[in-house]
Amino acid sequence: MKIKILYFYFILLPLAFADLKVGFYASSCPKAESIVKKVVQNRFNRDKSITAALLRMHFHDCAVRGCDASILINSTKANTAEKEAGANGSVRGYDLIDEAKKTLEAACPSTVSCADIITLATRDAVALSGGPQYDVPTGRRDGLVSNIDDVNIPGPNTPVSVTSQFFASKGITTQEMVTLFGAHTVGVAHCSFFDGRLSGAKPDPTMDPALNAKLVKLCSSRGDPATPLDQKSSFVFDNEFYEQILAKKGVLLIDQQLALDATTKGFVSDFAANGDKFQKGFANAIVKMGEIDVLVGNQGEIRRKCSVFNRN
Ligand code: HEM
Ligand SMILES: *[C@@H]1O[C@H](CO)[C@@H](O)[C@H](O)[C@H]1NC(C)=O
Ligand SMILES: CC(=O)N[C@H]1CO[C@H](CO)[C@@H](O)[C@@H]1O
Repeated sequence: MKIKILYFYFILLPLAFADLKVGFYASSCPKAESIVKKVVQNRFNRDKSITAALLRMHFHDCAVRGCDASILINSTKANTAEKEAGANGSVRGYDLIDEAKKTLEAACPSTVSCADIITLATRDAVALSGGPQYDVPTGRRDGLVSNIDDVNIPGPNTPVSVTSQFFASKGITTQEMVTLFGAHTVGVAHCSFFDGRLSGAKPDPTMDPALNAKLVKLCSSRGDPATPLDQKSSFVFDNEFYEQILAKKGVLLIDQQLALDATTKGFVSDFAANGDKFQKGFANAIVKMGEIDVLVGNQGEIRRKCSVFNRN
C-alpha cells in the first residue's frame, strides 16, 4: 500500500504538471516575457541581424537533444560541447541570451529556463522583422548534457529526402520543414557552405548564372565572406525566399533543391504565391519545432548561467 502511494506521488504527480503552456511564468515571474522582449528590442534597434542569429540558434538547439539550451553550454577540459561542432562556428547571439538571463536572474532567481529564453527571444525577433506574432508555450527546463558527438544535423548539401527524414524523426512533416526553411528569408551564408556550387569548370546549373558570377567574385576575396540567403530582402521576414528559389537564386544547395524536388516544390510555389499562408504556417511550425523533445516538470534544471551547468 505504502509503495503504491509513493508510486503515485513520484510517478503520476510530476507527469500531471509536465506540460508546456502559454504564460507558464505568469505567476512565478510575471515580467519574464516583457524582460526578454525588451532585451531583444534594444538589440534589434542597433543590429537587425539578431533575428537571423536567434532563429538559427533556436533550430540548432532543438535539432540535437530537443529544445533544452544544450547549444549554450561552454566546453570544459572534461567535455567538448555542442558549440564546437562543424555547423556551429557561425551560430551567434549567445551574448543576447546571457544578457536576458542576467536581467531575469535579478528579477526572479532560478525561475526562467535558458531554453525558454531562446524560444521567447526568437519569437520576439521574428515579429520585429515583420514576421508573424504568435503566442509560444513555455515551461521548458534546461538539459544536463551537451556533447559534440550528439550533433548530427543535415548539412547544406544533404539531399532533400534525407533532410525530410531527419525532420520526420523529430515529428516535423515535409510541409512544416519547407515552412521552417522560410527562416532563410533572413540572414546570411558564408562561402564555405556553398562554394562547391560555384567551381569554375562545372558550375551548378540549378543556380542563376548572374548570381553565380556574383558569388564567384565574392568568394574569391579573403577570409570567408557571407552573402544574404534571400538575395532580395535579407532583413525582412517575408515569403520572398520562396520566390528567389523559384528564380534559381537559392544560395545553399538545399534551398535550391526545395524548389526542384517533387516532394517539396508544391509547397514552395504555394508559399511564394501566398505570403499570408506562409506567415501563419511559420508561426505554427516554429511553435511545433520549439516543442521537440523538451524537458518539463522537474526534469533537467533551471540554469543560473546559460553557458554552464549548475553543478559546475
Ligand atoms: C537541415 C536543415 C537546414 C540546413 C542544412 C541549414 C543550413 C544553413 C546554413 C549552411 C547556413 C549558413 C550558415 C553560415 O554561413 O553562417 C544557415 C543559416 C541560417 N539558417 Fe539554416 N539550415 C537548416 C534549417 C534551418 C531552420 C529550420 C531554421 C530556422 C527555423 C534556419 C535558420 C537559419 C538562419 C536564420 C540562418 C542565417 C544565420 C545568420 O545570418 O547568422 N535554418 N542555414
Ligand atoms: C562562455 O563562453 C563565452 C564565449 O567564449 C564567454 O563569453 C562566456 O563568458 C563563457 N561563460 C562563462 C560562464 O564562463
Ligand atoms: C566557435 C567554434 O567552436 N568553432 C568550431 C566549429 O567547428 C569547426 C570545424 O569542426 C571548428 O574548427 C571550429 O573551431
